[in-house]
Amino acid sequence: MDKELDAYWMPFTANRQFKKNPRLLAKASGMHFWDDKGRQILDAVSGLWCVNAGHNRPKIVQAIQAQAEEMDFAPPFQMAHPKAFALASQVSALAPEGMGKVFFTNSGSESVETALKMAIAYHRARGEGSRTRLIGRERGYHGVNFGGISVGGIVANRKMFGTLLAGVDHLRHTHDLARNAFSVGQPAHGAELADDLERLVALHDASTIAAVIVEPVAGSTGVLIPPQGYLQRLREICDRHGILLIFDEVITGFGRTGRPFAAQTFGVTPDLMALAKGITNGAVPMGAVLAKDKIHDAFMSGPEHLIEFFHGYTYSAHPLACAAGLATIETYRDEGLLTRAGELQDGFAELVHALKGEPNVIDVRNIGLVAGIELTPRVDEPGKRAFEAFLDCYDKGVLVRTTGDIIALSPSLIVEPAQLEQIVETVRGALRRLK
Ligand code: PXG
Ligand code: PLP
Repeated sequence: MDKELDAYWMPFTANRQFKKNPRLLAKASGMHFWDDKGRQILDAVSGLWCVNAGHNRPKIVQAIQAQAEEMDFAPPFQMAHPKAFALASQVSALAPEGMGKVFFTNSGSESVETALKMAIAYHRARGEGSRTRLIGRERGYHGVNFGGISVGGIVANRKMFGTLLAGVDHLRHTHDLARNAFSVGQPAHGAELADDLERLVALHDASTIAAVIVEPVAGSTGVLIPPQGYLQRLREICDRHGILLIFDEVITGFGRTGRPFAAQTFGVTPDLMALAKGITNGAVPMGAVLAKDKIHDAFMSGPEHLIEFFHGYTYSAHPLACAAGLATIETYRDEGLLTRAGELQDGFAELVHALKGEPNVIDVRNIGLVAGIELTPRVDEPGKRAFEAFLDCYDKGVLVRTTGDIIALSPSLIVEPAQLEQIVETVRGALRRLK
């Protein structure tokens, strides 16, 4: 192994395999990366579901450069800087009506922890301190910190790490190939799975439950699209029992499904929303929690000189991230990107669904500019077939993402139809070459 590669313990990576044959990226612009040998690679996953406006956008680059020169850092506790307020206003202006408050973090994982803590503290502030239980969902991904893996439902992310948070339960996931395989857009079957929440209310009693957290579209676990009516039903059950609904929109936020947020695409407004990734177009780490005004206002009851919410990060509202965020939202607005997925979705659906019938393809699913292609796993080698498809596509100059035996496509919102075709044809080639 190259000694240079030795010290870096890589995240979510097969380290030994990678270091024998590293894939190093050196440059990016628009829809493309270039590797360390100068080879061009079409990015079909927005980096890691984050560069929604494409790579190295000039306005964003310049905003970061200018901010670094003007003020590198400003302490966020009992102090602030103007761009933090400006960005919070801009983010809440994109959000559903009534979600007027923004708390900044540095990642999706931190946004999830923040939202969970807000939910529990909100109930306590209102005198319902018994509401501490958190409900997640099987196959959910909510980052990698302890709260997030506790409410999350990806076995590999949980099983090594002990007892996790106490007082957590899970809804069943909504993935049902028997009834919904090859659905275009939202699948028809499964709204009744939301009734799992009624079952958990019957088991634990609503007076012990603080919040339910779900991804409107589960990304990391393999692009699971909510059945028609499912999110509406979850909202109704939460309302009936005074339970907060948290949407984890770390992936779906900022245009992925055709509207600024999936909440708007699906017409369901949560109480809290976890954001990250697209908020700065991936250029500087940042996350945020969007809260309904009523949640924030419940904290504002004690003496005015006291801190209302004992929570925050050294780098909350970091000046470089705020500058990047403002320039990102300006870029989205100038180019109409937050609705572009809706315009491209039918053409994209037609392309990806034409993969039905290729070797080992057992499902294709899509919404906005995200698609999942599920393959039959090889006996005794789960995930290997899709990973080999990833390697094959990379070799042919297209970066896709795989999770288990599912290939996920989520190109930047600036993608051109011809590039969508190139992406899907490269996947088709890989599927045909694979064993
Ligand atoms: N929630 C959701 C819904 C996510 O998709 C996070 C939280 C955590 O965000 P941070 O910024 O802490 O990573 C995510 C992140 C994949 C993949 O393989 C997806 C994510 C992260 C890593 C891999 O699809 N999403
Ligand atoms: N650990 C120690 C010893 C610290 O002093 C701090 C912050 O001051 C943290 C962890 C948390 O770091 P951050 O605010 O960047 O999340």
